[in-house]
Amino acid sequence: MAHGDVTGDFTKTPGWLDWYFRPSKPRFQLPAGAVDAHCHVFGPGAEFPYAPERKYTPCDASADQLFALRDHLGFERNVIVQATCHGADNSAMVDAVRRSNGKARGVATVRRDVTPEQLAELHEAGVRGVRFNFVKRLVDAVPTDALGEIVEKIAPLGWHVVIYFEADDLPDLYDFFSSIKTDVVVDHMGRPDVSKDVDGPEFGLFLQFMRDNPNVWCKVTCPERLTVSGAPALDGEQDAYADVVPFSRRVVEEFPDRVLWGTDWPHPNLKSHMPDDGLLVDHIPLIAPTAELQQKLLVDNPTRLYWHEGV
Ligand code: 0GY
Repeated sequence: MAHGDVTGDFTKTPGWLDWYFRPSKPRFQLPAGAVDAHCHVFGPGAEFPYAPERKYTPCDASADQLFALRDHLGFERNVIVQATCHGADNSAMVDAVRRSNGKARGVATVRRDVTPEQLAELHEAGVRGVRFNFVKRLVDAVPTDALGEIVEKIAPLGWHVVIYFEADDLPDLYDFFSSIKTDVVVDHMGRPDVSKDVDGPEFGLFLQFMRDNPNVWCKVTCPERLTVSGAPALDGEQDAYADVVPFSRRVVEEFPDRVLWGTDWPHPNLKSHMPDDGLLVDHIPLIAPTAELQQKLLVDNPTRLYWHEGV
């Protein structure tokens, strides 16, 4: 595969698992106005080539396929997060957001030299945040002073910063994260090691980070990514991803007004199994057990963050 080849040898990363082709219909009925607040589009590569600097080449996963999943699962809206395989070329994500008829918002990746004009165009398309990724297998490190410059540029637009990191890296990044003056949204609970104690020091630091910083929100997402004990049985029995539940539930119950949920479709880089997205939705009542918590998690919180100025 030639780096930068836009003519299209987009050979998938060896061992790549494609998304679940016929997800089940969830038994859990989502509340009206529910938002899938973390999902991606990939390409299609022939139309929106993957970035030369990418660390993986995914299967194509188009906007139309995402919208079909949205309708099938019972969501009304999506937040489409720029994936690292597209680098800072936001075209595929922006195209999807534009074609959603106001039913999607976007989170972009931008470089420190992004101009106010480029940001204004992204805003007009429906972008409301930028993502800073610290996961070493996904990106080369970007110095925090460059990220600080980006924060200065996006703050006047009322945008927020989405951060993706692993629990081991939180101690080093704590002060930088705490210095961000916009809202901050943490992907996948900061990737805790769920084989450790939910009351132990590692997750304790994450909870402290949320307590110390009332501008920090958390996506209680990706049990399929975080689980150590494994996938649910195909009938979606109640102990699905049981090892992740105490972590997600702890965050939902302590910070009910600062949590979001999403499918993470099309689930990049999963190695052991590909989840049925219908069963993932059925997992929600385990982490948000009351109708009030579900309404906040799925409707009120994402609507406040992404659609506060209307559709
Ligand atoms: C996720 C998780 C992953 C990938 C990305 O942008 C990305 O490439 O976010 C991952 O591999 O853990 O949120 O989709």
